[in-house]
Amino acid sequence: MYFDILTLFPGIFSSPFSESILARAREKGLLEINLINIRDYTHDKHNVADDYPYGGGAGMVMKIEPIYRAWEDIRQQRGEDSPVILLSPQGRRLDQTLVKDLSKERGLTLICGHYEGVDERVRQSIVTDEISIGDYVLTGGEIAAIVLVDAVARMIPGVLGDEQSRIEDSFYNGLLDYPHYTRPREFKGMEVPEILLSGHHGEIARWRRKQALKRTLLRRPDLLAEKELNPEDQELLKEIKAELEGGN
Ligand code: 4G3
Repeated sequence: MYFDILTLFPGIFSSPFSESILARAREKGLLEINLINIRDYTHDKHNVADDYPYGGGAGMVMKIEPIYRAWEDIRQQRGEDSPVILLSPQGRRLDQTLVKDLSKERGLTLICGHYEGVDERVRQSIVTDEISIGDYVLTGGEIAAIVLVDAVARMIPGVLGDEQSRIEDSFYNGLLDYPHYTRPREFKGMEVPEILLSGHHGEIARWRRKQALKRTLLRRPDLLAEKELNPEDQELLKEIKAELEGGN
């Protein structure tokens, strides 16, 4: 999968995409990151990419022409159209469902805004999807783009070494993750739950599922309300509620 990223600050992306899993995915040819400096598409002597807002007010607005020219160049080079995503606080909130859908695309174009935002006509003319990584404001869209690329890239088959981890992890199945333990068996009086040492794989799976349900019930009841529970999950949830009422 390819990502064409339009930004005024390509340097922000160098280390996040050059370490660990994303670096390996790029080496394997599963992930292509193409950074496009919007400033390269300015035509004036001082390479101006932003300007004062019409109507006055604080801050600067990113100009449309360099962004539009960069996009024209990309689609000509790719020979196909891909979704064009503007990262902004006004966008649809990113969640694992949207991440999964995005990972089915051949490629994505990401536009990183800065200053007070981008000229509204960028949205009108080239943006197909406006996405927000959460209800807070960043100094620019770059960090939001890094978050989106990371979340989408790990859903591409082969990017995670062990495919099971993608399927079992938090949110994939709509529940929070269960607790994990590794050595030592005891640390400062805190023990690893006995069941995990038992070797009973069926019971371990049941315990983990129950812990995931319990955490989700206690921390994110909104997620549980959305989810269809199979009869086994309903049974586990009944046990959890009974235990909680008993004071556990
Ligand atoms: C305003 C994304 C600000 C308009 C970007 C870009 C937060 C997010 C910006 C615009 C951002 C987010 C840059 N801040 N929550 N700042 O995803 O197009």
